[in-house]
Parts: sequence; structure tokens; C-alpha cells
Amino acid sequence: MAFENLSERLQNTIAKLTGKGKVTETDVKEMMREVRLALLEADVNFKVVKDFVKKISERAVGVDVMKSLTPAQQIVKIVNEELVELLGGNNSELVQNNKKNTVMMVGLQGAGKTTTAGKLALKAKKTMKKRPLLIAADVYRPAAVQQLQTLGKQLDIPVFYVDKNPVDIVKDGLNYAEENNLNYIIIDTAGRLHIDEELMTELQDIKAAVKPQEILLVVDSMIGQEAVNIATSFNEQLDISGLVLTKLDGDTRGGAALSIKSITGKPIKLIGMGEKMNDLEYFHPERMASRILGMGDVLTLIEKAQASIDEDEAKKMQEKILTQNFTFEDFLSQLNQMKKLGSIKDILGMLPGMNKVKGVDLSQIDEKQFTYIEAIIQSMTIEERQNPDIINVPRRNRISKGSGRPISEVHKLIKQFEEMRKMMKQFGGMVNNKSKRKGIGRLLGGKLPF
Ligand SMILES: Nc1nc2c(ncn2[C@@H]2O[C@H](COP(=O)(O)OP(=O)(O)OP(=O)(O)O)[C@@H](O)[C@H]2O)c(=O)[nH]1
Ligand SMILES: [Mg+2]
Repeated sequence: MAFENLSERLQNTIAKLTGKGKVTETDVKEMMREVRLALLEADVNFKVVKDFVKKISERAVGVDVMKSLTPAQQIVKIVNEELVELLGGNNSELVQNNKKNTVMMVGLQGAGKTTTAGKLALKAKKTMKKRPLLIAADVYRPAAVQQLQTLGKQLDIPVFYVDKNPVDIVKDGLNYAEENNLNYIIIDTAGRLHIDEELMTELQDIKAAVKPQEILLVVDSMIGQEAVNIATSFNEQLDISGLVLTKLDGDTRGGAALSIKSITGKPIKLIGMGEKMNDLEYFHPERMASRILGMGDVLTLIEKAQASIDEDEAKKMQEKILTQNFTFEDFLSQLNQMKKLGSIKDILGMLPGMNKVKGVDLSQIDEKQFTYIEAIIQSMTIEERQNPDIINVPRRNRISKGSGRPISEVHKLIKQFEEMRKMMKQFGGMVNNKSKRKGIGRLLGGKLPF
């Protein structure tokens, strides 16, 4: 996970301070020294660190803070506020109110332009309710066009390409969008190893031809300090509208995220959190700050759940539960929905204080549990999945062999499943037969208002 070291160091520093009843100016100085080191180690730009620490120190030793009843908490609050500010302050939304929006992706080779173009197109379709078009304007790298076409096919989103130069491709693409009533146009451009004039001229020409609402610079967050130089150059030449930081799911130290806004003045708008098409999130400075300071990130989790879980599927499932027809097959499909949210570790990591709860060691969580359950269900026949009552001992033995899991695990899964079904039945009975007060309603002595 990104920011791991920084996060740990800052949290330790904070814990040290909040453990004290009284806070002296020396304590604040000591804390600031540690904050400074933590940030430098996270590869945050030197100048940025200096300003950041100065601001916090000035505010922290202010009379109001030191004389307050809870100076330590006040200081934590200040650190949080300044961290939010450093990350960009307010959320920076993508422009999406125009009748037609055009977004240009720019950046160095391998930064994640094409992947992000696909992810953004999916977001446009699913959450912004737009009709996206992807334009393939990278004519240099072999297979670049094909890469975008494959993504388009996978997402069921049209991809435009003609065998011309990039500026003409884009012009034709805009006409195509007009003719086909597509209103969210994303242009994937070519990358280079280094910033060179030829590339910049081409991008400027495309910009002039399109007049895009957004020019998003895609930056690989793993490259650290260098990200700041790249962002500065692209911004000077193209006047970008914002940044996308990719690969924040890796173990990047996070310096780029913390330096870019102060140096370029341009906000981070989106972050790439993985290789899958769902792994693109809006950047929320406040949430990122609380993630770094260990205050968790419940909001992101909720948003992610809403985006990944298919609404129709959820409705169907609800119906099944209510009509008491829930089978192992439904269970399997629910597991798959869960998996779309990410690994269990990632999900738990977003919950506040999870890393501080005694006895919970996130590194010990066995992601394989999902796979085991899946293997067991997949070793059942269709009939068994739909009608679990028929799974007798010989069948259980066969399933155990087929899935390579011990028989005890098969027993356990079936037992848990039966219990789950029992609960669902009660719940279903309660909702379906309001007048009879069955199920949970009856269990509770009919006290529910149904
Ligand atoms: N883990 C992770 N990998 C990513 C992310 N974004 C992109 N990648 C991977 O980074 C690699 C490069 O991505 P591309 O989208 O092809 O990069 P590009 O900027 O289009 O590269 P060029 O077209 O060569 O300039 C691919 O393997 C992607 O799967 C991310 O957020 N997380
Ligand atoms: Mg590309």
C-alpha cells in the first residue's frame, strides 16, 4: 500500500505527542523534526517539506493552541488540515457539464495513459451516465491502437481510429462522435521516454484542434521526485487541467502526491489504484490525508461498493432471498461481486483504526479463503448447488476430493450456508407475510412494526 512508511511514522509521532498531558514548545519542535524526516523520506520535494513544517510550527506554538485544554489534539488537527491543503485542499472535479466533453490524456511512456483512458471511459458510462468514445491517437508504438481497441471491446465502448496522422485522427474522431451522438470523448495520445519537442508540438497541435475541456497529465507515482519535474514541463507547455496519479496501489512512498499541487498549482483529479478497469478513483485530499494519518477511509469504501456492485444483480439477489430460493450458485455469484471490491486486506485497510486493532494483523489475512470456498462450490454438481439438501456424506467426500479441500471444510461451508439460509428464510418470511408475523418478527415476539 502506498504511503505505508510515511503513514506509520506520522502516526507514531502523533501517538507520542497525544500520550503527553502537557505539551511544551520543545515537544512541538521534536515532533516537527520527525514530521520533516518522515516527509523527506517519503520523497516529498524539499521545498514543499520546508514550507509545510514551517506552517504547522507557526500554528502549533500559537498561544491558543498551547493554552487549550487539549493541545495535542489541536496539533493533530492542524497537521491534518495542512496535509489536506498540501494534497490540494478541496476536491477537484472533472468537467462534465458541457453538452460534449473532450478529455486529452498526456504523459510519458508507460505512465498509464491508455489504461486510464479505458478506466475513465467506463466511469463516464457507468457513473457519469455519458456516452463515451475513445480515440486512438498513438500511432507510434506498435500495437498501441490495438491495445485501446481491446479495452474498448472489453468495456463495450466504441474506439475510433483511422490510418492518418494524430491531428487528423482526432478531427475525424470528433466528427464521428458528433454523427453518433457520443458526448464524452477521451483521446489517448502517444508517450515518449523523455519530454521532447516533437512530442510537445504534436500535443499542442492536438490541443489546438480539439480545445479539450480537460488535459490530464498521467503520472506514474512510483517515479518519485521526477514526477514534479515532468508535471512542471507538461504544465508549462500545455497548461494542463489536472493530474492522474497511477499505480498508487504499489508501494510508492507517495512523495509525488504530496508535492505536485504546491509546485505546479494543478490539482490531482484521479488516482489509479490497480490494473483492473474499476480501479480508478476520484482524488479526495481529505480522505487521503485521513488515510495517511490512520483515520481510515470509509467513504471511499462505500463509493467503491456502489460502483462495483451491479444494481440489477443485487435486486435479483434480494428477490431470491425474499422468495427463499437462495442457492450455492447465488452464493458464488455474491462472492464474485465481493471480489470486485478488491482484496480483503485492501477493504479492511480502509476501515478506521483497523491497523491499530489488537489481534488483527492485516498481513496475516488469508486471501485464499475465497478461492477455497469457490473451489468447493465449483466441485458440486449443478443439482447439488441448487438443492444443497441432497448433499449427503458420499457426495461430500466426492466434493472434498474434487476441490482438494479437507472434508471438514466442506462440512463447515455447508453448515454455514444452511445457517445463512435459515436466517434468510426468517427474514423473507417476515417481509413476505407481514400479517402472519412469521420469522424474525415472531422470534422477537411480534414486536416489529410489520
Ligand atoms: N498496478 C497498477 N498498474 C497500472 C495502473 N495504471 C496502469 N498500470 C499498468 O501500467 C502499464 C502501462 O500502462 P499503459 O496504460 O499502457 O501506459 P501508457 O501511458 O499508455 O504507455 P505508452 O502507450 O507506452 O506511452 C500497464 O501494464 C498497466 O496495466 C495502476 O493504477 N496500477
Ligand atoms: Mg498508451
